[in-house]
Amino acid sequence: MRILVLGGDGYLGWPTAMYLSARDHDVAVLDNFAKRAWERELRAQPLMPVRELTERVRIWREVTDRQIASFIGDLCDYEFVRSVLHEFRPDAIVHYGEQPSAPFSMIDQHRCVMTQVNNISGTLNVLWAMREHVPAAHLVKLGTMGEYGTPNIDIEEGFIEIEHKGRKDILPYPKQAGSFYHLSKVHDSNNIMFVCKVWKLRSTDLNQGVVYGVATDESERHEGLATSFHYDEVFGTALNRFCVQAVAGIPLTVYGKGGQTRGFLNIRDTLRCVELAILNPPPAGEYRAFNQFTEMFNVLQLAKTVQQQARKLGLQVDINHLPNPRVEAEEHYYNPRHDRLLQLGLQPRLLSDELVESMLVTIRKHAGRIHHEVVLPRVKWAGVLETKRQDGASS
Ligand code: USQ
Repeated sequence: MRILVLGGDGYLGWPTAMYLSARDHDVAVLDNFAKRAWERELRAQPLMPVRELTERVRIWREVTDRQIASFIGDLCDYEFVRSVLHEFRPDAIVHYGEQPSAPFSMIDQHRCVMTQVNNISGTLNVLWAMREHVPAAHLVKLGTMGEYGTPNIDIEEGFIEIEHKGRKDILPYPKQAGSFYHLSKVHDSNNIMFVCKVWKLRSTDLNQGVVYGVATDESERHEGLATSFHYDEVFGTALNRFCVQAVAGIPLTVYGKGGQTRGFLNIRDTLRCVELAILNPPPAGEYRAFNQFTEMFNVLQLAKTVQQQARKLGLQVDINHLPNPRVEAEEHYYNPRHDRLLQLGLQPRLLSDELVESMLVTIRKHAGRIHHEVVLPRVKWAGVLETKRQDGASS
C-alpha cells in the first residue's frame, strides 16, 4: 500500500514510517520540523540524539535497502498539502502531524491558540485535499483517550447508545477534554466525522492512551534511527519521565495523590495498532473510533513499579507527591472499553518488570544528556495570570 505518515519526524511518526516500510509498504513521511523548533524554544531536547530526517532516511536505506520518501512542509499550507496528495496519491494517511502536548497548550495564550489553529486547520487541509485528490484513501488519525475525560460511567469506543424520554439513538460519546491540546483533538474528531458523512471519506480515529517506550525493533537496527524520546515536563509523558527521573536521581514527580488512572501502551503496540487499522479500512462514508491502549494504571502505581525496578539496578529512588499543576480528578472511576483492536488481532505487550528494567538500562547509557532543569512542572492549568504593571510591580 502507499502510505503517507504526517508528522513523520516525531516520537511515533518516524518509528511508524520504518515499521510500515519494513513490511513492504511504499512509505512517505511529511513534516515541517515544528516540534524541533518548539524543543529549542523550551530547551527540551530529546534524551537520545535525533539525526536530521534526511540523514535518518539515508541510514534506513543503507540498513534495509528500502526507500522512504520525504516531503518537507506545513500542513497549514494548503497548496503544499494538495501538491503532496496529488503527487504521492496515498491509499492511507497516518496523521500524527500535530502539536502533541497538553502542557504546551496551557503555557500561554500564544501556545494555546497556536495549538488549536495548527492542529485543527492542518487537519481540515488534509480533509479538503483528500476530497480533491484521494477521496478513497483511508485517514488514520491519532486522537486521544483524553477526549473523553474521566466520566463516572464506562467509556465506549467513540459512540454510546442512549435512551432519552423513551427514544433511543447511537450518539458520539460525550467529550470532556482536560486541556486545550486535548480539545483540539475533540474538534478534529467532529470535523472528520462530519466529512465522512457529507463527502463519503473514510476514517479511523485512534483514541490513544499514554505511550511508553524508548525503542522499536526498527529503531534498534542503528543508533542513527533512534526516536525522539522526551522526559521534560512539556513533551515527556508519565512513565517515560519516571524512568529518566529514576536514573537521574530525581524523586519521581507524582502529581497530587497519583490516583489519576489512564490507559497505557507500549510504543511497539502503537505501531501494530496503526497497521491493523490500515489493513482493515472502514467502508467509504464511515467514521469509526478505536480506543487504543492495552492496560490501565494509576500514576502512583507506575511510580512504584519504576521505584522497584530501579532498586534492582542499585538506584535509590524516592517518590514525591507534588502539588498537581493540572486540573484533573485524582481519584475517579475509569473503565474504558478497548475491544476493537483486540478483535482485529492485536496481541498486547503488557508492561513487565523486564521492560521497565530495559528502559532504565537504555536510559542509563544516555544519562549524561539528562537536563535536570526541564523536569519539574512549571506549567499550571489553574489560576489568574500575573500581569506586570509599568512600575514593575505585579497586579
Ligand atoms: N503525571 C504525573 N507526573 C508527571 C507527568 C504526568 O503525575 O510527571 C500525570 C498527569 O497529571 C496525568 C497523567 O500523569 O494525570 C498522564 O499525563 P501525561 O503527561 O503522561 O499524558 P497527557 O498529558 O495526558 O498526554 C499524553 C500525550 C498525548 C496523548 C495523551 C493520551 O502527550 O499526546 O494524547 O497522553 S491520554 O492521557 O490518554 O489522554
